[in-house]
Amino acid sequence: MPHELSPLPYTYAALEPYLDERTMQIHHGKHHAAYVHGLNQAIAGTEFEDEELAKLLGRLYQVPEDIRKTVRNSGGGHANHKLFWDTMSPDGGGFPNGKLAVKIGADFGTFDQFRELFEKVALRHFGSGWGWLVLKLDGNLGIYSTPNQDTPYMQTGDVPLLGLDLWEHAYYLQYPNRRAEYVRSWWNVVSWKTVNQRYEAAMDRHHE
Ligand code: MN3
Repeated sequence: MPHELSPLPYTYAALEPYLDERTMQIHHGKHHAAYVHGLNQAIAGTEFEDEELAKLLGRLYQVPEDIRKTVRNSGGGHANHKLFWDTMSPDGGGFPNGKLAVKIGADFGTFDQFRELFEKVALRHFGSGWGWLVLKLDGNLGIYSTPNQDTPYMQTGDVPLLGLDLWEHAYYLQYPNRRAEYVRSWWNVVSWKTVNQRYEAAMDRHHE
């Protein structure tokens, strides 16, 4: 099978008390696994089997209609969750570092102002979806949300730096009916080291 469910880079309990073990088990072992399975089934035997996922999601309009919806939902789900797990760490929290810290200051003012805007977008998003910090093609940072499993890879040139799962399956066991509390707790596990590395890698590609 071309796409695989990688194990988490930490244990299911590693992000407690901010994200509980049971939620992480179901989220990774059932939800994410189902996206990988759905994607593999849809593209089996097609020319898309060996294509890099971000590239495939960037040209959905070229995917035949009978599998396009599955590639969009399951492929987007696989890409989003992979990024989500890698964005978090038991050593997370604190503040952005390096060039990203400077850029957040330039584009949003203070880190608190950035966080406030990100939370506003995450809390205003209706229904299932994702909150994003992206690097845009013009070199500016952007904050927005996407519905369902839609992903910044579908927006030409956008590179996702930070993604927050806003589906109820991501938080409802631990934070029933309390998305705001989930969003605010989440900052404690964000690996700014990883987010900064993504930013610097994207800037390097940008300048090539
Ligand atoms: Mn999810």
